[in-house]
Parts: sequence; structure tokens; C-alpha cells
Amino acid sequence: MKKITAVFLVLAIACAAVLAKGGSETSKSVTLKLSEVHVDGYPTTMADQEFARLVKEKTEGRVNIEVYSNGTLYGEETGAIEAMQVGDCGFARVSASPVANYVPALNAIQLPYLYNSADHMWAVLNGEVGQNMLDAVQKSGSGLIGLCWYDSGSRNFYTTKVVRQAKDIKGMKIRMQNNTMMCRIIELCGGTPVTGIGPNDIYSAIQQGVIDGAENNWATYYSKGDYEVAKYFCLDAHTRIPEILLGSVAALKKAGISEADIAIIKECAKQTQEYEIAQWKAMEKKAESAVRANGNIVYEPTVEDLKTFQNAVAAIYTEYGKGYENIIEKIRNTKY
Ligand code: BDP
Repeated sequence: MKKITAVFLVLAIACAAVLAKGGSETSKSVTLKLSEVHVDGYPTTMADQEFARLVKEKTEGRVNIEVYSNGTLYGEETGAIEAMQVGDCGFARVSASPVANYVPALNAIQLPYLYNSADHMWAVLNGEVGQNMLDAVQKSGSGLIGLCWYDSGSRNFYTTKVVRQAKDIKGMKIRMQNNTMMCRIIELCGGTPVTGIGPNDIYSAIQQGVIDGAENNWATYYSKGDYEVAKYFCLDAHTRIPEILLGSVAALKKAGISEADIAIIKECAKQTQEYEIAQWKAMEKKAESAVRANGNIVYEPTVEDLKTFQNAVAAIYTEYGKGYENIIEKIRNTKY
């Protein structure tokens, strides 16, 4: 009698465990898309693929992520963001710059000449400010989930004519990301910002004379081939804009992904951050050597040259930093 009761007890506990597990899991296997503008082999694309691998493994195949690289799904990051807002795309790895159009607080961590180095930026992103900003993406009602940050180095001008100081931008048409704060940098230097050109279309826009240049990091300048048509690269490092991996609230809901699996997805994303940073460091070096070996004219601004840029764009701190003074102060005082 005692034996039978024990057997029943064990069975009941096993059933309860199975039910509890089933209740917290995504009921069937689902597949979601991830949009990426960079080519295969680029650090962020490698991190996306690692994210997809981890999610599949940790959800035991319940959640599959297909990575669409090189802008094949959305050539412009705003397109991917808007698709995520209506649940048409599950994930996207984008620059934090266009996301600030939907979550303005993000501008506070990408103000011009804000960080002294990559280590400074990472001390901020890995601390309270970085986590609060990721949380702010979801809390903002943008329909987006901020999953993790990736490195993207610093952004620098590349042009068809030499740029050494802010005044050299005068009269130039420079392609900028879809972010009004970024466009202000060019306006304040006396140039004309041009938006609406995706990263894969910059090359031909320069070639056709639609624009006189753009701005980006070593890796994008190299991997998109833009270094072939804009040979001047001015290392002014006007911004350090982190990359962000985003999830779509609506797409995850539509796919019936459980809260437990969303927690796994968030955890997997965090796990890919260090991997991307390592890939980034290697790619940045490789791209710099290739561009220099190609004979491009790389200008390293002097302290005075840099001052001309910093003075020109100083108004951005009052225009876009308003209301975020505490965060800016925290960033400035972050030890690294
Ligand atoms: C690159 C970012 C990419 C942006 C691109 C751009 O990695 O996400 O789309 O700049 O300027 O550095 O649009």
C-alpha cells in the first residue's frame, strides 16, 4: 500500500513538473527574422549569427532566428525599426542613432565628443546608464526591446575633398544617418546633411556626385567599399554610437513566444556582447590597414583642429542634452 502511494506521488510530481514546464514554454517551434545591414563576416553579423545559435540551443529549438545580412531585408535601418513596431520583423541589429528618433533619451549617450575612448564608452554601457537606456527602449512604448549593445568604434568624416577643420565642411553635402541630432553636426559646421541614403547606396551617391561624403567607422568605410570613392578620411571621432540589438514586442507576441523564452532570448543577447567586441577590435585593425595600404589620405586632427569641431557643435548639448544633464554628468564622471 505504502509502495503504491509512493509511486502515485512520484507520478503526480512528474506530471506537475511537465505541466509547469509546458506552461512556461513557447508551445511550438517558431522562426523569426533578424535584419542586419552589414555583410557576412562583419562583427555585428557574426554576433547576430551567434545570437541565433544560442537562442536555438537554449530554447531547445523552440525559437529559430534567421539572419538576413547586407540589408537584404531592409536597406535602411528605419525600415527595419518600423517593421518591428508593427510586428513584421522579429529582430534587428541597428545603430543606436536611428533608434533615437523613437526613443529620444538615446541621444544622451551619443552626443558628439562625449567619450574619450572605447573603454570610456564601455564603462558607461556596462554600468547603470547603459542598462537604464536598454530598459528605456522597452518602457518608452516604442514597441521595441533593447537587448544588448555592440561596439562600432568612432565615426569620422570621409569625403572627396580634404577635411581638417569644421570650416572645411562648409558647402559640402554629407550623408548622415536618420537622426536629427546627427544632422545638426553638419548644419552647425555649415554643410548640408543628406538623409534617406542606406549604407549600401552611399558608394554610388558619392560616385554620382549626389553627396560629397559621409561619416562612419573604419570597418564600414572599408567593408562597403566607400574608401574607393571618397579617399579623404578625417579621424575626428565626432561620435561613438553603440550598435544595439533590438527585439519586436509585437512580433514576439504574434509568434506566441512565452515570457520564459523571452528571458532566455535576453540572456543570449547579453552573452554575445563580448564576442562582438572581440570581433570588432580585429576588424577595425584589419580595415584600417587595408585603407592605409590602399593609399587613402588619412588625416589625424591636431588639438586645435578638434577644437574647431567641438566649438562648432557645442550648441547640440543645449539642444539635445536638455533634460539629460544628470546622465551627461554621470557619463563624464565615469571611471574607466
Ligand atoms: C554603421 C552601423 C550601421 C549603420 C551605418 C550607417 O554599423 O548600423 O547603418 O553605420 O551609417 O557604422 O547607416
